[in-house]
Amino acid sequence: MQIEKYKIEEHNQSLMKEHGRRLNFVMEGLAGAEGILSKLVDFQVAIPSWALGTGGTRFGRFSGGGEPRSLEEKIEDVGLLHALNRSSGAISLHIPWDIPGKPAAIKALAAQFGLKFDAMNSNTFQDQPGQAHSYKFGSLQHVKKEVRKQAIDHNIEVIRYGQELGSNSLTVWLSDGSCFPGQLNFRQAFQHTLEGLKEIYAALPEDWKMFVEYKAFEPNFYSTTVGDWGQSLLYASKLGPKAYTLVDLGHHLPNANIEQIVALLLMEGKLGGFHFNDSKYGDDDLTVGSIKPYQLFLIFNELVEGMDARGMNHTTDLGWMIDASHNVKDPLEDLLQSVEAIMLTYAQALLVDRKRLVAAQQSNDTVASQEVLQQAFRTDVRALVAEARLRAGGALDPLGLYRYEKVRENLIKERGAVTVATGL
Ligand code: PSV
Ligand code: MN
Repeated sequence: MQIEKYKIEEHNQSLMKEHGRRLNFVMEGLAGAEGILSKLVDFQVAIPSWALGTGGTRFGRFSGGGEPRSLEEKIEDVGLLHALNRSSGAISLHIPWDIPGKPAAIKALAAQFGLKFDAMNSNTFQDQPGQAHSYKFGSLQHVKKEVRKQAIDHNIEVIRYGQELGSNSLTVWLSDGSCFPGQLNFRQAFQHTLEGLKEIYAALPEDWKMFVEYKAFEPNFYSTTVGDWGQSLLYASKLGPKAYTLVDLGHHLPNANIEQIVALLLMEGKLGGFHFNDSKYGDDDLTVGSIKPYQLFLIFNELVEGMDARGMNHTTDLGWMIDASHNVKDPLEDLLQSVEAIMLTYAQALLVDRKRLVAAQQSNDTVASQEVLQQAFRTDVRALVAEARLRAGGALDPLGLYRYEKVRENLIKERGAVTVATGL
């Protein structure tokens, strides 16, 4: 299903008066408003192909109906999101969940919706039917060479698919680790993993990046072989300039200071990619900004400050992606909410009065530093983000229009009520 341009225009027309009033309010006295708006127009967040269907837990999965049945339908769904918010201009694929049978046709279809292919994701955390060796005891860390080789070959195959689609990065997330003390020799597991990553790195095309994603626990519950940002940075540093750390917000131990991690990785030029989600307990994969919006703001504050310090382009120099999965919401509605939360928080981070913050820091004025940050965080920037969307050709109220057009009902009519998308 697609939403025609004229429907978006009609929708915008009906909200224009109210939007104008709210926009004037936020623009009044706002220094550099045009600069902020153009940054918001440019900013794009990739949608993970596995978030388009209803996720499950190990206890069950409750499909909402109308889920995409193929890669083509996943691309259509992301195209729909992008038409509504103009900030979801890329899709991130997971192999083998999304093997592009005819890459040229898939690429052309994505281009029709104005979509690019973001980072490619490999999968050595599940066994596939007919696979020669099992990943039950890990993949790149495995004690057996043939298992490690199979995992290396898979990652290289993922790079090849990505090349055909015009992607330029590979995200490696390994579930490798151990469940019980004594199960693994930590140094050997690290060395094996490093050797494997080196072989994959050697297969990267010239202009590609490799993102090494870390995660504290799950599915292994005693040790994880890429368990935190220190380990990821160690691999990335040993691998070379094309290797970076990827931060997934849900992959830390409780109360970790993620904003500090981000600041230091940026300082070292080793932050490569980002997976947005939110969580209360572990890797909950909840809607971005739904639980800890102030933490998200503090992270964005460091991202903007750290990228500016290195003269980086906010839109293109890091891989921005959502990584979430939902059990109870319509996945498309959820993704609209997540992208909106990211845009709002990015806008707030752009509002931070850097000069005042530096002055407060340099004079140890803790109260003033907090005031500067909270002044930005407490600013209602919804009209600003809506204006950026309007200028880019999107809808003033994407979620409202999605519901008004009965998108999910139409998708169920088109695809059926019991479709199940590939993914988790
Ligand atoms: C693992 O929890 C992860 O965050 C990795 O990015 C995977 O690719 C993704 O979720 C889906 O399993
Ligand atoms: Mn992730």
